[in-house]
Amino acid sequence: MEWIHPMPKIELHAHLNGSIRDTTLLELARVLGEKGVIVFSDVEDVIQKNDRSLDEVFKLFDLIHMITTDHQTVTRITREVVQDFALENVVYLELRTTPKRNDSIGMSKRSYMEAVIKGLRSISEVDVEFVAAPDSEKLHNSCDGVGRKKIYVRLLLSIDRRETTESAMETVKLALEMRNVGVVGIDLSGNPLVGEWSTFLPALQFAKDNDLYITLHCGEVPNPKEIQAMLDFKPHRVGHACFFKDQDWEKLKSFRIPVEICLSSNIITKSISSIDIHHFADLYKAKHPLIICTDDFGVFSTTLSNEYSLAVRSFGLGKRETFALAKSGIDATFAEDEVKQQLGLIFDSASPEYV
Ligand code: 6MZ
Repeated sequence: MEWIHPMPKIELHAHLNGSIRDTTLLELARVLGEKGVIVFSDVEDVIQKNDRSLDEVFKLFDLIHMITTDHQTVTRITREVVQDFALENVVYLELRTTPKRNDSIGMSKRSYMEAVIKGLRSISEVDVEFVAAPDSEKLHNSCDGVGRKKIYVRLLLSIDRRETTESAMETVKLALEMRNVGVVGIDLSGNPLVGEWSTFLPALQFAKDNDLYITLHCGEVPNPKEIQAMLDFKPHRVGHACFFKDQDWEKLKSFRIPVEICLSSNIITKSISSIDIHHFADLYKAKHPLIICTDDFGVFSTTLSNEYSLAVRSFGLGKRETFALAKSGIDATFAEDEVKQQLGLIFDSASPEYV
């Protein structure tokens, strides 16, 4: 399956703080350990553990946020995450992150996002296109003449389910203000056992009314009422969909809402008990739009290539079908039409390798 790594890929469900290199996390944790802020040996075990329940995942995120939430580190992890995706031959990345406020270090949601943008601007190893470039700068392939990689990056601002309506609204307003620097939409995420749909609805409706794209973590735990309410909202995409019942599938399919599929994440957190009963198979058979994604490649020790190989091995996809599946992700992106066209050209130029 050596053909999977060079294949152009689209990543639509990746959380910034879940996609940090272990080496970087350990390095940052060691520094905090030396300062006496944390006990390094305890943290080291938690970071290196591979088997995590959903509950443990959210405890780990609290720890990661303690280690990473300062402007300089946010800039660094953004740079590294984008570089890692580019090395995986991801040609279009929608990166999501929760804007955070921390008064004690002078961080506002806006300054957090500015640190993210600084990270995008600081990448020199690959060409990063995250705002609409003037015509003269547009490249028409994933590489320029001297073989540099190019990656399109768009941003989604996440609302954490612990937030209030007011705080969620602040995030949406920030997203609207930051549209000129590649912000295209809003994600609702965080511990699915926390918070009520009605808390976030006003902010999400406001986002939708102002033409931001919306993706929702939906059905990551059994919550039939919330799943129906989320689907009735008609988000532009949903993530996970692990605990859908027949009526949910019917609605999802009739609305043609694309699903972000995160295989390793679902299996490791035991949201799905075994890969052979994963809903990927049914959705794929039904030709429902779906996109293979990593979720948190750091936390789940995976890569996008690894997720594709898992799908190939588990569901018997061939080379040509896998390439077609990767390419079909273009339609589910929140990118401008012009970027979609460019992505089409990138896939077309790679297609002779995948027939
Ligand atoms: C729900 C998740 C998640 O935003 O700080 N997050 N929310 N389900 C998941 N599946 C395992 N994985 C990550 O990235 C980390 C945050 O993303 C959300 C959580 O809110 C987590 O705190 P950022 O960059």
